[in-house]
Amino acid sequence: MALRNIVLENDPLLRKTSRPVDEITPRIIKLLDDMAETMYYDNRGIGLAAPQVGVLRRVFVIDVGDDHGLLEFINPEIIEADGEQEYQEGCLSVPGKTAKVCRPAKVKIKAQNRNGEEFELEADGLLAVCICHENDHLNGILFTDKAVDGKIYYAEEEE
Ligand code: GNR
Ligand code: NI
Repeated sequence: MALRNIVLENDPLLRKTSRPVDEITPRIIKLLDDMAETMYYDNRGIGLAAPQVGVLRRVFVIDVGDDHGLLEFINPEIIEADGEQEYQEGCLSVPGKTAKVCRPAKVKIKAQNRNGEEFELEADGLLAVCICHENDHLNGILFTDKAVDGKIYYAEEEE
């Protein structure tokens, strides 16, 4: 396992659309392992999408600290979305900024795990927020694009 560098806001990579994973190779497995390590290392992030480490593939990892533990998503698709919730979001690629974003209250997501098996997961609360935030990364969208009233909050300068 290894830490990967996190790509920051101004990098055009974050604005690209990621491509599906067609074969789960050892390279993809290492990517998943490295992403989890990087997510846990970096200020207890609760999610990380592959484009954030410079890899334009449809992969993300999430651990919101609930009973699910570490969740890995390959070629995810949000297949149902219901209701609305507002949450103050942040992003490891956008340090020092937060914004309120309106997301679905509940989502159903379909994806593959690292063994290539398809699974479905229903989520609400923070897990639903995080799934939508990570899924946006795969489409070149940042949470700041969706800030309620376009309002960005500046946190304390980091480091
Ligand atoms: O660590 C993260 N925290 C977070 C808080 C509120 C809403 C979304 C997130 S995701 C973010 C990690 C990240 O940037 N994932 O892409
Ligand atoms: Ni993010």
